[in-house]
Amino acid sequence: MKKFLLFAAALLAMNVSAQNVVLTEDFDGEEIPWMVVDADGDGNNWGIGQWTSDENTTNCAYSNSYINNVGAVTPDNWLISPAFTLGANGKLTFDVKGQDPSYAAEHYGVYVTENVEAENFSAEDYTSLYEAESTAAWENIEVDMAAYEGKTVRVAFRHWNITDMFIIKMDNIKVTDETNTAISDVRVNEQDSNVWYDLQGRKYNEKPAAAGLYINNGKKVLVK
Ligand SMILES: [Ca+2]
Ligand SMILES: [Ca+2]
Repeated sequence: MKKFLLFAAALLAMNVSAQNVVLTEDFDGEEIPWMVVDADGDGNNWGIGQWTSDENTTNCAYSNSYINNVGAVTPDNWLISPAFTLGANGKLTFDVKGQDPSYAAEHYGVYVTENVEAENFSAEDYTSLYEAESTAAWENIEVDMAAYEGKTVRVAFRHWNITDMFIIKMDNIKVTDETNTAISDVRVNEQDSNVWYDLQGRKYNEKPAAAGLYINNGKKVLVK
């Protein structure tokens, strides 16, 4: 038998933030899956490599500033993501490391462009978001992209302004954003474990079948 409990109109105002993965790349395939540009034109560019001596034994993307049996090179190599559209609070994270502990300080930068036409690469279209030197240990770097909310962009990793180190390695590139779901002014006049409300305040007399956020018994419940 249904039991209805009346209680004072409850004003529920909740802000629920859900993180979405917009883009992810682990470079674990055999070929580089992103656009690469050899802007210095020396024929050497980003590739896929695996170093079994490394604590990270999966494949990663790499670029040289010194090549065994060739010598020092002066890279200006670009590793460019597919285009993606960012929501609120966009964030880019990636892992980076210099291969040789004695020659680990590779210079690199992270760039963004709103000119997403792949065939029209021009360095002038790219805006710098971050610039640093790699170290001998894997570092996880976070770059704020909140300023690009609502924009369709590509991000690029540039290895340049360095020579005669050895190899820079990049892995686990991830872009996330957030969806803000405001639940406001949902007035619940009866409390019953069988009564559910969605975020628009619509009432259901049983647990909704569709996935989403609901209010049940005065609590927010995620139905999967
Ligand atoms: Ca990997
Ligand atoms: Ca090159």
